Amino acid sequence: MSCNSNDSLENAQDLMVSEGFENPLGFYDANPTFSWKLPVSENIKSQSAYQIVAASSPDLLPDNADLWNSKKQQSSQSTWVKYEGAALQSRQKVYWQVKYWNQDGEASKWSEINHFEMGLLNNSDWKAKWVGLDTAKDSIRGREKVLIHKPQYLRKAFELSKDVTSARLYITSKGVFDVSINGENVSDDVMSPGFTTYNKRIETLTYDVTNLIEPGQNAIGVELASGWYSGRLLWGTTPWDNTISPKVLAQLEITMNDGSKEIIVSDASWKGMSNGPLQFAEIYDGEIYNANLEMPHWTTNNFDDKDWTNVEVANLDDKVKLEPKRHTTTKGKIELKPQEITKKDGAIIFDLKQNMVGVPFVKVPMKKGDTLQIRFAEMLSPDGTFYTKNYRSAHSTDYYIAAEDGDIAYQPKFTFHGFRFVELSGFDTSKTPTEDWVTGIVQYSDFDDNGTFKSSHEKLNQLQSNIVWGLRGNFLDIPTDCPQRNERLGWTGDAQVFGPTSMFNADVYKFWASWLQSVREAQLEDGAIPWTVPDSRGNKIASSGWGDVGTIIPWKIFMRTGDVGFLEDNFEMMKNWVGYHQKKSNKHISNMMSFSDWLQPFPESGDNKGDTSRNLIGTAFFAHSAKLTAHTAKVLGKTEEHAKYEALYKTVAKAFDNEFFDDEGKVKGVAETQTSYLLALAFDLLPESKIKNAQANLLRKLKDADYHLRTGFLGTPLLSRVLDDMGEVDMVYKLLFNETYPSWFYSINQGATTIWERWNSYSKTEGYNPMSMNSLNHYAYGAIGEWMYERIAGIAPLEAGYKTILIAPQARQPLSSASASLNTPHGKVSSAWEVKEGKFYLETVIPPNTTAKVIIPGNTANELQLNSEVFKSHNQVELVKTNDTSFLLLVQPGTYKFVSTFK
Ligand code: RAM
Repeated sequence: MSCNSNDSLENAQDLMVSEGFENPLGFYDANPTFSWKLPVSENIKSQSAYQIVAASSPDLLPDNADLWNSKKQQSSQSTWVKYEGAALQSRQKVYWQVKYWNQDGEASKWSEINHFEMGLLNNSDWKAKWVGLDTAKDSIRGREKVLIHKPQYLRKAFELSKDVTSARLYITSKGVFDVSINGENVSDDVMSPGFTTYNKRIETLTYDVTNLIEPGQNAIGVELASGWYSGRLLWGTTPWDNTISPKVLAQLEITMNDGSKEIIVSDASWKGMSNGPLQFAEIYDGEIYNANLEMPHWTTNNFDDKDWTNVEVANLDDKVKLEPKRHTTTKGKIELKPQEITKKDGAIIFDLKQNMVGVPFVKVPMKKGDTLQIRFAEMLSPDGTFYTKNYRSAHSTDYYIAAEDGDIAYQPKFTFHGFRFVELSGFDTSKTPTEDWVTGIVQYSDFDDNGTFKSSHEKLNQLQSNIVWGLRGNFLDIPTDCPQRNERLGWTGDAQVFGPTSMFNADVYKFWASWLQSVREAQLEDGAIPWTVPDSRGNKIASSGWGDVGTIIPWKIFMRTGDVGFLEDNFEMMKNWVGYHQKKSNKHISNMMSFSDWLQPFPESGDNKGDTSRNLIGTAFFAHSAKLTAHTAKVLGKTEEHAKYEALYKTVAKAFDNEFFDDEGKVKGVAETQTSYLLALAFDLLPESKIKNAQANLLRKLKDADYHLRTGFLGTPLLSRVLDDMGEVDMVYKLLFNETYPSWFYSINQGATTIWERWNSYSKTEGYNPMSMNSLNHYAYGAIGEWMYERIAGIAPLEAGYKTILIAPQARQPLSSASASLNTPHGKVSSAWEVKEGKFYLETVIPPNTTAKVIIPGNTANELQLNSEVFKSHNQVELVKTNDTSFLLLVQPGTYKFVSTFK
């Protein structure tokens, strides 16, 4: 069955489980899916069948698979294939491989064997208890009078009488932790376990620590700080209680060389102390590290903890699920070197030339007893001083107290900052500062890049770079609005608008799937989805356009992955959210609270919420969420629910039209704004008869604004798509390439290296926006990226998961070329075009197991060339339609170079 000589095709590659995990350890998913990619090759166009085998040992593969043998399945599906084998248990190891048959029925070789190992899936797997010191007792009141817990040090020494074959450390905390065994750091993860709805679920981590454990004496040591759990999160009103002292839960399971097992758990035998070098650690405020209090070797057995106190012990709470972390941990991903050093009033300022998020690594000469102060800023004020007003109450400063003369090396552990500039003072001033004193360690969830975009226009490339840096800065375990001030919360509206753009640039499917689990957990009984997730307010109010993250993200991400299981997971939430819309409306007109078209420029009301009617916005999102729920029901084969939500969408659309639009397709009764037209047109809420007029009214509003946008968080992401659908690509280009306020390039002209919260956060002539709510790293307006990739470069999914791809670049002045590439679930797709001397050149790569519709602009009276020859339809590329200005081709997998005549 397995390896006959006919099985000659190159094997499948990039084997993944569930939302893109490669050989995970401590895996969360007991119902995994399997995905693979077909190799790029002349004779592999598509898959006609597949077979997956899974076993408890690699030796059993492929012929004796004891867990699952899918048998040969006639199917082109190569992504998200559901595991249907024996039930998977905590700690279980699974080995698997796959083979496929191509379009001609030829078989491939078996793939390499991949594997995964389950984490602890149930609370009952834990023999350990929560342990820690009561740090609330002697805590201080910090900024805004919030209780601040002192960081604590916890340790346990233990003895093993035999040699170790393998060892796993299962660990988590209420708070954030760093763990070492026998003096060695267990991992380079930071801010673990991350931020979830702590009153419902806490994530656990699994580490292979086989190489750290020794026969004889051993010790484990854990540093523990508040993190998100009991730190000073904005407003301090989380549904969990920040006066509860941080705790750790650790379970070290060791298999000895004679097969016996030892288990070391956190329990009453652990010791703790809270007067170590880390005296203070807070996400918003920074750290205080006193090197005089260092305790050499405290995580080894060569340490006497007789003065340490016994820890307090707490049982697990059945209501709080302990589950293996379901996306990647946060790590230092990139290192930035300072590009410039300047002196300012005795301090030294290091300019990294890039607004970033993470921590500095400092290596600085100091004098014994002195305090190094490390301050941060995203930008400088015109007089060269630090602009920190926009950190609001976040102190965002680290301190290091030197224990001796000489070079110190320090990297903060339990905080992160948003900055481009680092200011040092308190170092040994007899030494001359050099650039290697500071390194910017860029930290975000450990995902890879997934797509690229480039063009012939420098500012458009800078915009792309700003979008990518906005992503890196705000994907630190959860999607945040901003990474630097006293906020850094999972604002749902921001996430809703930026999601699709993020999916292009980075491999963040698991990141979103994980956060959506938190959204489901945070959803209230009445269906409300809180403003931020995890809910940091606990005020039980939802906002239209923000809570709609619960329908928009599932749908938009499904379009990019094609993973039906993701829709299954989220369908209940979608329905409940639509139910909440229903409760908040009267005769289908919404009265839901809303942040509205947040930060719209030139608001007549002078309000952050802009001028577009809250009721109009709420009703539009009600209809849209009902429609997306209908689409979802259809994909899931739920016919009745599909009909129900489709009808609801139509009813709400009708009510919307009656209430807010007159017979001429003009907004009535409420402020006439660009966004009111954008919502009506983007969400398809008007009868056919009014669409042309509404479109004309939108164009009039744009003209009135001298062809500038007047849109905030909700309107902006719709602008390009709506105009594009109207055939107004020229207008999108005009808005996108605008240099003056409000526009994307305006911030670039003012020196932005990330996307800003406001269209006018700073101007060279007028300085900073006077509002302190003025983040210089806020990804929302980066949502334009979706249009840049899908329409300028021209790579869009036509069918969920890019099973069918649309390659339709929109070449316009001032661009002479643009290109993008994207790792789709089926493989790499790319599109690169150039206009030169009256010709349009397109080079495109279509991955195996997909097909593409390619639209090539050109004068169709003239000839089209493919790979340097006059084009003729054949079975790889078929001309299906021409009109005056373009060719429509149906294209099979492969690499193609087209040339057309273009004016
Ligand atoms: C602020 C932030 C955030 C936005 C909310 C409504 O806190 O700007 O991005 O979503 O307000």
